[in-house]
Amino acid sequence: MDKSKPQGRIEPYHHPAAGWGALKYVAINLIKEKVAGGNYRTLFKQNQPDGFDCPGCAWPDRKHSSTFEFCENGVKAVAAESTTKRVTPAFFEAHTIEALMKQTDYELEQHGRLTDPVVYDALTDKYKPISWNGAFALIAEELKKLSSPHQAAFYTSGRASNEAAFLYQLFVRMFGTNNFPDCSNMCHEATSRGLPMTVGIGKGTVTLDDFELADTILIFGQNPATNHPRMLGELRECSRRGATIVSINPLRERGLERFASPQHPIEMLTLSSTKIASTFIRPKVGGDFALLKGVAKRVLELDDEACERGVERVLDVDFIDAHTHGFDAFAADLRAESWPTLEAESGVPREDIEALARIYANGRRVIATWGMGLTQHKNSVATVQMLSNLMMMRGNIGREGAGLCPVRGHSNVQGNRTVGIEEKPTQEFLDRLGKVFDFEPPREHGYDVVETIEAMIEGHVKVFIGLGGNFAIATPDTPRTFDALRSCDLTVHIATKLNRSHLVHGRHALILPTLGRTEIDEQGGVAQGVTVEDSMSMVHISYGMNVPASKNLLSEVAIVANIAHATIGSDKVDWLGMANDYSRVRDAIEQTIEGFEDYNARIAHPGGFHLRVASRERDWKTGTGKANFVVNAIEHDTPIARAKKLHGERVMVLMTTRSHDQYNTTIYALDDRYRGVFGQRRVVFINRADLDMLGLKAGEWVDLTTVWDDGVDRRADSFLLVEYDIPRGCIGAYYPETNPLVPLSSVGDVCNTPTSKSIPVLLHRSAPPALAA
Ligand SMILES: Nc1nc2c(c(=O)[nH]1)N[C@H]1C(S)=C(S)[C@@H](COP(=O)(O)OP(=O)(O)OC[C@H]3O[C@@H](n4cnc5c(=O)[nH]c(N)nc54)[C@H](O)[C@@H]3O)O[C@H]1N2
Ligand SMILES: Nc1nc2c(c(=O)[nH]1)N[C@H]1C(S)=C(S)[C@@H](COP(=O)(O)OP(=O)(O)OC[C@H]3O[C@@H](n4cnc5c(=O)[nH]c(N)nc54)[C@H](O)[C@@H]3O)O[C@H]1N2
Ligand SMILES: [Mo]
Repeated sequence: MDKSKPQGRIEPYHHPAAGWGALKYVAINLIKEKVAGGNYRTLFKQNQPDGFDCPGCAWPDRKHSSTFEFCENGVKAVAAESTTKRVTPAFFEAHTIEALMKQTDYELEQHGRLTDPVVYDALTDKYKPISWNGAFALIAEELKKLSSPHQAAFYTSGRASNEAAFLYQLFVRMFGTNNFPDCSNMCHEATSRGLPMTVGIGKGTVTLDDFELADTILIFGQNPATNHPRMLGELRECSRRGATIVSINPLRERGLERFASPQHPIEMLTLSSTKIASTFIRPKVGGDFALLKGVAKRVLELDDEACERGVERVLDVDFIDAHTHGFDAFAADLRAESWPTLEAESGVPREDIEALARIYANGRRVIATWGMGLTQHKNSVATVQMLSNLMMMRGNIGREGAGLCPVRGHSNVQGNRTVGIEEKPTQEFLDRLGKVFDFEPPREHGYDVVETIEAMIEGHVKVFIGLGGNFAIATPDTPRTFDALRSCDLTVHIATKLNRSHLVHGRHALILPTLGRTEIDEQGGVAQGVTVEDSMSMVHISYGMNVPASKNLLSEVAIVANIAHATIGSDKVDWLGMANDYSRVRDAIEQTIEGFEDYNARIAHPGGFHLRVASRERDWKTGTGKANFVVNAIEHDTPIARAKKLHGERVMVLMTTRSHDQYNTTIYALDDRYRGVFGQRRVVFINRADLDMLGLKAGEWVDLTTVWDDGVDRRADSFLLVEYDIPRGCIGAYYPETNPLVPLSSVGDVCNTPTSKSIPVLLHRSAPPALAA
């Protein structure tokens, strides 16, 4: 699909992250998106106490911050939403779906904002206008036709507000199912499922204030310069204070080396920069579990040595005694693990593992952050739990300046889960919801993302509704997922911009255009705010300030309320009344969910409020009432090991990541400048020694195929080989172009997350695209 012509360049980047390079790109973006003059001011209201929450990432904002928190990629996200380009009914009249399918995802994005609700017309193979009421009636009719409510699946992408997400889950549960696939299933699910077993809750335990006190910060599998640029500002301060910052990542990501802060004119004018990470530990892809186990083993050894020498213990014995369960079994397992195994499985030499253990043990206040590099593997839940174990060994949880810091993706993905977007709800949550709204909620667990696609393939799911996102492209196994979606009776997308998912549709299909977070949302003559929860559990209100992209847009809250009203009626819930006044939705959230007492009053404070995280206060909501050390073994019989048995060392482990110029499936532009890639996306990063071993050269082109055991041919063609400093046996390429390579059945244990960062693949030399037929 996204075959960019081989006109790009590969050129190493020698400047610090952010800096003048970022400013230049901001200017280019504003011009390219044709952002209307009046909307520039929006950019300066981003993440301000009286502005809107950036629709970019979930990194929190400094409370009461009065300086403009500059962020290149936040600007891109806002500019993409504030574009003056429009996708109107005339646009749809001019293009068949067949024709639009030939455009790249980048081209689809460039058409601009959706203006009117449209319905698919099979006779012409085009979308044509439909009234809002007509759209709601069609949805209600198709949902009511189903023989069971479980034949419908309701997707959420993490941009939806708490208000929209809460109404959505209430409607869906009243309709009768827990089928809530969401982007989180592909993202931090290993965190959300792994941490409750160790510390009782699947959220981080730190706030920004802790970053001011930490002396050691360990960053696992994360590329903040691109994906959480405002985090760099925080790291810069930490670094200048003398904190030790370590990046644990197969790649030496540029943004973690040096950073020039656009907030600090001196750095910009003198072309100086702040060094961020002092140490780079480079596991092979998927090697973190063994690495962490090695670090934990070494910490135990250091403690033994301290005991022998009669000096201060390395373990926090008081914490372990008072607050934890299962330490002895955990320690015994560590002692039994062999160093050669740990080295081989992590890809990290023993001296580096020991160095990391020393840094960790020297830290008095340690924060561990992590991203997709830890969560998209087969053993991700075990890895997150091992990280939690390690932090517990020295009492680094629930202490000032220390703690667990999963860094989420979408700006409200954490809030969505908090307010009930959860296919495996607890019985207590359902009891409460049923009591407040006087109904009997469905008790059985629903489908997650992978299960939804499987259920479509088996004919069990016939209606798909997406509250945002790009389900067809963000998910694995693209051709099979396309078939699955096309087998549906109805597909509905509530969206701001055109994307591939709208083109891969069911027998009936609707696109329902909605307001973005930057836009004024007026209901009942009053501008409404919506609330979101960031990665550090701060809940705050966000007011849009741009004039909506079209007069015919409805808010997400209004769309959800109308679908509910048309489908199940308003006997029990005054859907339309709630949509007319969002504070009533917040009252309903307050009645249902713990921690939202005085919701409407508390969001009136600048910066909002912190939603209580029990583990932060060393209140352990686990079965044992303590924080649990969890023992997991290193697995040897993995799909990658099996692939290597078949094909030997030619099997490469593929990790799929984001480039600098994309927001998930939304491609803003074709550069990844910190990694030195310009004007193209179909590249494979590969080690020099592996090129030699495979008899290939940088600059040649390859096709990729997956080694999997189900007989399905999975391939992605035409990638340029780029020699890169990446561990042997590992390659990197961009998502979503590589999703056809991810088998639907390749998922993380327990969390069922597609293993987007460990796919066994083979490389096959191919002709340059221009010469290929
Ligand atoms: N501008 C922008 N911002 C975004 C997004 C975006 O697409 N664009 N997406 C948002 C979303 S939804 C999310 S989830 C986050 C994602 O933010 P990140 O978590 O940073 O996601 P990725 O770019 O997928 O890659 C993460 C890093 O993991 C490393 N890695 C790969 N495999 C391994 C491994 O086995 N071990 C270790 N230790 N590291 C590994 C890669 O080298 C890369 O540096 O960003 C959010 N913010
Ligand atoms: N191979 C591979 N696959 C991956 C990943 C990976 O690293 N590698 N990462 C995974 C991760 S972490 C995630 S989170 C998922 C992301 O999966 P999704 O969340 O489904 O994908 P996005 O690309 O973020 O969705 C973009 C679309 O959302 C719509 N949109 C934007 N803003 C709004 C809004 O305010 N309201 C509404 N209603 N719609 C809006 C627009 O139409 C836009 O086209 O992808 C996952 N897939
Ligand atoms: Mo994500």
